[in-house]
Amino acid sequence: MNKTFFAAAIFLIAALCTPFAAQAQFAKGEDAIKYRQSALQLMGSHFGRMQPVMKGQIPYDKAAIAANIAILNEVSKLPWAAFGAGTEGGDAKDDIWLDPEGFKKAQDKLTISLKALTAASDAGNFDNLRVAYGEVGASCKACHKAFRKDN
Ligand code: ASC
Repeated sequence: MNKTFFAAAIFLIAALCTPFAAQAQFAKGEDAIKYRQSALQLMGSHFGRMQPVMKGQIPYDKAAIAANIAILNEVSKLPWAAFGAGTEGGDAKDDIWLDPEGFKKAQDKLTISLKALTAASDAGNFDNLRVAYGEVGASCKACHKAFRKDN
């Protein structure tokens, strides 16, 4: 093969391997939407499954609650990078991109409330745990009200 063809082939391979800068690690907007929805769904699952304990319907198992909260702490870091420019859609309101500061504040509220939930869980104080759980739920709700469609 001649040199020009070889150079063109190398260029093409390099171009195909380069992530699209605007969407960071996501090749397509719909991939970002799927990713953030998956992370948020996991958060909902691990938050929701603690509810019977908080309602006093099943006994408080300190280790089981701590394990759920550890997962929440990790998974809750994930959705936000998938709300980049060009990923509008899904159930997301345009306000996410129109009011990035407000959206960041809503994320911070979750982080802060999760810290308090983690502290209460580590201390093993059920009363404090219930209050902190309610605060995390309130942060979920407030963010959905402001930034998710049909809420
Ligand atoms: C969940 C879940 C939410 C929040 C919210 C709390 O388990 O899926 O969106 O809790 O309902 O108020």
